[in-house]
Amino acid sequence: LAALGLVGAGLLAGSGPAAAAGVPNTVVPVPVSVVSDGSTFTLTSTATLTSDDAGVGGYLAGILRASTGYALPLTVNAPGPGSIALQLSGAPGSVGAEGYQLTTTATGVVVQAQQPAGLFHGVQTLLQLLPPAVMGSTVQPGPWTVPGGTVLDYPRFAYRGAMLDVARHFFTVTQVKHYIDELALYKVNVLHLHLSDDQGWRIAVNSWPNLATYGGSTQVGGGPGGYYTQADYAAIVSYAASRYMTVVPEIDMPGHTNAALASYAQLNCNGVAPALYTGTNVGFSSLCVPLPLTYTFIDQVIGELAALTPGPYLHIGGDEASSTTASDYASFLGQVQQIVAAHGKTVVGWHDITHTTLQPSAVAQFWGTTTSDSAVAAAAAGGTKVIMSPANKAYLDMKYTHKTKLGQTWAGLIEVNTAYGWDPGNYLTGVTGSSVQGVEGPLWTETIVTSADIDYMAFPRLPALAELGWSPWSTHNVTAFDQRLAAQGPRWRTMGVNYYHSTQISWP
Ligand code: TNX
Repeated sequence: LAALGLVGAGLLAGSGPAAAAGVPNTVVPVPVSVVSDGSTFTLTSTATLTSDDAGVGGYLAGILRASTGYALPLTVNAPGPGSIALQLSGAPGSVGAEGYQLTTTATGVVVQAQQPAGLFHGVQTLLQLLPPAVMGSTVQPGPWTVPGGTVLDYPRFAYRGAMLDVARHFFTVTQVKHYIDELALYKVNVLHLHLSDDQGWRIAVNSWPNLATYGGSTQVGGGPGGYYTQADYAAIVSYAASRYMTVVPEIDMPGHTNAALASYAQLNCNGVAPALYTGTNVGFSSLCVPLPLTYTFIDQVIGELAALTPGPYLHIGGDEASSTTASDYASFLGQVQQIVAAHGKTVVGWHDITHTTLQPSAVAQFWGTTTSDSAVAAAAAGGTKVIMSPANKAYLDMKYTHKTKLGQTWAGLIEVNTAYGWDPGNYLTGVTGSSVQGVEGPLWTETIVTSADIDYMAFPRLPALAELGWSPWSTHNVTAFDQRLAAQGPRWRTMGVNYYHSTQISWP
């Protein structure tokens, strides 16, 4: 099991092959190191929980009580450890802000971390070491065993994201929370919400109310659309935070803006509002770059959104601005970057923005289908960080095979092993090492309508991308990954996740 990277990572001297009896090949993303001691812990009806963090303790207790039916009393900041103890002390320094150490003996489980985020990720590993029935929402049969040993784990990349396009089709707060819960199982820590596009504007802006009430009133195919009130958006942000996930809101501009232009005639260069749009073409709309009101508009929209967003990033889109001249695009990007900075946020944009002069802190999100891009490489050489979302690997809206009913094919077919088969840290020429901020799986929703559709396109590819974002490259091994992914199938069945039964995986 060199695949587990134990020897290569050299984290635990003498740890030996991870094939040691008892270590299950079940955890996705694969941890940095797993060492079995051959013992087994069994959670019983008299078990207790202790936690140094009330939120993470409550999260774990909620899941365990529902499926085991046990009382599992939780004590926060207890003097002595419970059968399962979540501790903000004792973790080795190497685990950093998001990592953890999980130690299981015959008598109990201890998760140690430096920060609550690390406890939360350790809890995800613990859940994957328990039988799949632990994910049930009603009482299931045990026994509730955890294999004994030590897991030491921390992420490769700081940014491990998933994007949901709520503009092409609108998804309710409940649906977004459901996706957040699914993403959290795989240690994803960023939810990027694509809040505006030609077909819909999905966030209420008090200073420009028609954006949501009119611009949000339809979607692809002509359905009713919808939008988030500011309270709705705040509820998503705080729910994401409870899962240690940062929300990155995107207002796409200067292109992909028909819904805004339809809502306010005065934003158009010719003063005439276009009709709402319910098709799926791209590249036909542009904010009016020479118009001073354009920047008042952006300042007010960004100002309200920044005030509602605790995370550091604000995504300004910038993709496919084919109705904007190159010089207008450059001038626009210069001004918008200043507006975002004035509201205290860091710009993220699709990698098209690397054709302009970027502020040092700006982050580019690569969505190309090639492994070299001279503008992105030049930006990286100048210090720009890059989020890797190559469309032919990471796009969750691409079909798996020609038979897949949902999705598109423009970037190719993406089976699960294709989604897994690339190294984000060494993929794009000139974009390696510290230039890589992380990985994101975007889900565009021209063809995606329901939560079952989201599940089908994200599972099992999202866990593959999550592993690329979390696990050390030394652990990369498609055979071992496919086995660990197979072990997720019974969990998804228990949870009602409508996953794609890829024939590349031997599902149990
Ligand atoms: C390209 S990727 C787009 C989106 C579409 C997507 C469909 C990118 C930055 N822009 O507007 O929804 O393709 O796959």
